Amino acid sequence: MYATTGDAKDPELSQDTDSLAGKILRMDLDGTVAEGNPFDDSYLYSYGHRNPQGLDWTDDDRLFSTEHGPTANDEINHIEPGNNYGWPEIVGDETEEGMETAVMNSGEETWAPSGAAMVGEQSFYVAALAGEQLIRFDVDDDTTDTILEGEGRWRDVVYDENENMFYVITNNTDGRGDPIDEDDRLLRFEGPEP
Ligand SMILES: [Ca+2]
Repeated sequence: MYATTGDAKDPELSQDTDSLAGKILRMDLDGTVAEGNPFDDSYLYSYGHRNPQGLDWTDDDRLFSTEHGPTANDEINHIEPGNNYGWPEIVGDETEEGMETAVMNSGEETWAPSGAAMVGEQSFYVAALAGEQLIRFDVDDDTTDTILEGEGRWRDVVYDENENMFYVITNNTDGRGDPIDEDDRLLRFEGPEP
């Protein structure tokens, strides 16, 4: 089981490997530290995160994550065990020895990427809150496409491989949206062409 934690508004904690804040954690289903984690007797799988959200794996077993940047500069990261994803030392395209630069970032825009679902080997579908759309990130070609918009804020997406269906939940009643009477809603629609 994997869990994402925010920096709890104390950015230095993200670089502190003794803190659980600003991390991606890995554990057994009973909540004990998983065997094979990169740091001895620690839940830490990766660190240097600000506000990581969604996680999923490609068919060839690469793990990707979504992360909210400080203002804009939201990120898609390729997560590998023990790596440092840079917060608060680097953001956007910045680089630093021993730190991982995001695979893609939103630059001046805001995605506020939340839950995510990987389909196949490179299509990372991400529910965007402030961005108010379902976005497909091609994690190998570094391109983005809008899949669905006009329903407000998206919180999470799940892909049902058997039925080739997406399930998406809105997040319009969280005080930051513009809800309609039916919100919040669970939507279901067809997945990509095979
Ligand atoms: Ca980062």
